[in-house]
Amino acid sequence: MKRIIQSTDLPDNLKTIANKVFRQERLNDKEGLCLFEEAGLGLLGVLASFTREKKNGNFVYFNRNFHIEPTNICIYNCRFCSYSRKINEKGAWEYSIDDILSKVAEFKNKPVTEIHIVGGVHPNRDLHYYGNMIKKIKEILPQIHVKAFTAVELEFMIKKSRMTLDEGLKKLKEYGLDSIPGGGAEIFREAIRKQICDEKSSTLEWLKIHETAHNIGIPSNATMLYGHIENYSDRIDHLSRLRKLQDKTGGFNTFIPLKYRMANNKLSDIGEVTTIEDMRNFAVSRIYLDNFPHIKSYWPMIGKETTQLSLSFGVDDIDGTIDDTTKIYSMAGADDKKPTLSTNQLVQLISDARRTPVERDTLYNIIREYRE
Ligand code: V47
Ligand code: SF4
Repeated sequence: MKRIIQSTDLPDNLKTIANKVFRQERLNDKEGLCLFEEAGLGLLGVLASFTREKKNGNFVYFNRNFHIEPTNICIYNCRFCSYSRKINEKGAWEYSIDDILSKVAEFKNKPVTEIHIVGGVHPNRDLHYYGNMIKKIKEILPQIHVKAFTAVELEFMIKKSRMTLDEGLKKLKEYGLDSIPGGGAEIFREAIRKQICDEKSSTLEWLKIHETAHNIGIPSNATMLYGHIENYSDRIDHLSRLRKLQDKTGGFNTFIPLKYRMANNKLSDIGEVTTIEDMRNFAVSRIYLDNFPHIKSYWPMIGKETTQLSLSFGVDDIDGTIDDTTKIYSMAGADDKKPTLSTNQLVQLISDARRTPVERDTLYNIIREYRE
């Protein structure tokens, strides 16, 4: 039976949009904006859940992963960043390759499937330095999927090694890079990007790196940093550019909205948006990005309970066990200072929200379904 809304108190514009969603038709930018501006939370929950159930049934995915952050030394000065330091500044760190490899060796007999590597843009490290790091990681854990380096880190290391994007990404693939995480996207609208992260890779460069990667068979994720100085139109502009690129390449797996966290950075004065706003953002992203297979809620950033709530607003993925290895969000004010969840805890968190937990690998191949 078709779910079509006919006589309710909904205004006509929202009724038209709701019926388009139920017919699984693509929304245009104006309709996406209208959802942000006018739709109630209940309606957004219903529409986003309808969309997620068409794509992913009742499944909520997670994986077993750990993070490596090689350094927080960074040449850039993004105003929202709580984490980066200059060389010799108090609080700066850089792990040697040996430090990293001994951390990796701790996972030798554990059933992890993914290593996630992101960090600052170190002025002295080039593509071959990080490429060799990946190669050595795979000597220790040959089966591991390496999801590494934001487009911003990639752009710098490839330029430093005097290669074109195409050459650099192919070389990294040879070293063992399997996919690219979604960071560095922040907000694409140039006027806003200029105010929060003027120096680093531009919008066009970020999109070009992901497009080039997709063209040579490296899949990736995409993010959007929201809840700072951007408005709804800026968010729709961001989603629209991602949707266009996905139409072209089909190389994105997951979209991850990243909530701006306010502690210890230059934008702290503006505060943080509410949980209701987080849910609205998840829902509109799910409904609008009709060509993205998955929407991820990154639990170390928004907390476990908010993550559970997001499972009723379009989210079908909650990242992984993480294993206490990320500092980006704890330094920016996330509640969990040592983020780690066991597989049992992740399964419980998902089951408590009445969804079906599914362990996946990075590319969403199912490893195990947890049915009661
Ligand atoms: O690009 C930095 C964000 C990103 C803050 O692909 C902040 O699976 C909020 O790439 N408040 C890096 N966010 C993290 C990243 C990532 C994370 C989770 C999953 C995946 C994936 C990728 O962290 C940066 C920036 O957008 N960030 N500072 C802050 N104060
Ligand atoms: Fe550097 Fe990334 Fe922080 Fe920007 S967000 S200052 S690129 S570590």
